[in-house]
Amino acid sequence: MNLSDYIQHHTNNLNDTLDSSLPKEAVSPHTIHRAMRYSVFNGGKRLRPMITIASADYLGIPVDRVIYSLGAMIEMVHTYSLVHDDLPAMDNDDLRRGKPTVHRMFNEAVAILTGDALLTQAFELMAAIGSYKKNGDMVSLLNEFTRALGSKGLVGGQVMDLEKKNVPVDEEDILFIHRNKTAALITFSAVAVPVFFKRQHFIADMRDFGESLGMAFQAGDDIVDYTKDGNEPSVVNVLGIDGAKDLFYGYIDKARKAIKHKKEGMYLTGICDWIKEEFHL
Ligand code: GRG
Repeated sequence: MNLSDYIQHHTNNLNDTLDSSLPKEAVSPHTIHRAMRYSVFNGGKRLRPMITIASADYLGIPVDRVIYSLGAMIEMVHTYSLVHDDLPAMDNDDLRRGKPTVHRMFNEAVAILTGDALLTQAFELMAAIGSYKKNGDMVSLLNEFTRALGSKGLVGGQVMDLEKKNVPVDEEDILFIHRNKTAALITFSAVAVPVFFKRQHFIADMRDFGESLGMAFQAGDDIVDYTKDGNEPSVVNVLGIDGAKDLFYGYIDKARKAIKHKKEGMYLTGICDWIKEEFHL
């Protein structure tokens, strides 16, 4: 199967899992369930679940409801982070993927609660995963997940990002923001399967893959979003456009090199190429 058919096929199945894991709009209170579904089914690329699915293929683990549920759990957290990031107290954005953000479509309180509910729903799904596969390493999975999401991961990266607006930044600050705000969840997406399925000898390479791809992804995003008078902390401000591009390509290369078994890892390396094409640098 070529990469675009692979992504299409698994996106359809992943969307079915998301659909069956989220409360229906008919469930009361309707507004929060409408808002949760609005934010999740709003045209995201599903990059992080695709990494998780391709990592299962890499390890020779069948892509079944456990894997789709891991992917859905990650996508719920990713969506929560975007809904909160768009809020007036953070980036104050009116549009996400070309459509009104959740606080614009509903209101600010609903948007805060939508993020909270998606984050919580992810843990409900994690509990379901434990019941589908009873001999998985749930404790290690939980440890990796909470570490990626909390103040030493996603939240910490977001805090640093907010603190570094309109102030001079150095390379260390920027890499800290990228590693936590963006790469932490992408890294979790890459290690979730080997951790839960106890394939210890794959964990280090998959961590290297996820972290490198995550760092490349945020460098690419900074380059695409760069505006000279912008107040956002950006890698372009500290390295210049050429330096930022070198960083991007260097990390993509590092991610590819972490995949030692090229045949089984063809979809993981394919995802690296997909990211390269996405940014058109
Ligand atoms: C609010 C706790 C909290 C964290 C927010 C993830 C994040 C931290 C903020 C989102 C804004 C941002 C620029 C994040 C960097 C990562 C990024 C470029 C996210 C967009 O990811 P895509 O392109 O999104 O995978 P789609 O739309 O495809 O789902």
